[in-house]
Amino acid sequence: MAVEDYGEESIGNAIGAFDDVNGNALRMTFAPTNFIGMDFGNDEPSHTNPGDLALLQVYNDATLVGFSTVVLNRDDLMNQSISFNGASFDSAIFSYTDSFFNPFTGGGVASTGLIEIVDNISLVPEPETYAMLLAGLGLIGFMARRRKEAIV
Ligand SMILES: [Ca+2]
Ligand SMILES: [Ca+2]
Ligand SMILES: [Ca+2]
Ligand SMILES: [Ca+2]
Repeated sequence: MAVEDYGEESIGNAIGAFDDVNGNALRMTFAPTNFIGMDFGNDEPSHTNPGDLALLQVYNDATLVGFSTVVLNRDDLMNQSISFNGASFDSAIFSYTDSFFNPFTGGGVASTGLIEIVDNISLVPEPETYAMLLAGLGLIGFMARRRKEAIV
């Protein structure tokens, strides 16, 4: 994996999931979340077939709870995005696959895959996480106030 500027295949610096001989993908973990979105590039026409997909799978405690797909436009430019909105999840896997979700896109090259390049990842934590954060902040504020009162 590397963070670099991939020119037209990224928007400035982006994450690349390199070494695709084993059908590598990009795995992300985070606090419980309801929305994830990202842009993707490196959709090489020479390493894909028409109908090949960007696949975003979301997991909660390692259980698959949802996924979304976007058909690659195969122009090697970062000009498409993918997102998932709904169930609570705490990790996600982004990969390029063939139309049957196999991790080897191939194209003119036998048994090869495609390096995932993603950029502008956005996450929206689930409301319960916000509520807990706010409750935590409120408690700290209350304790600080109490301490002041005790000093005076
Ligand atoms: Ca960027
Ligand atoms: Ca791959
Ligand atoms: Ca490329
Ligand atoms: Ca593209």
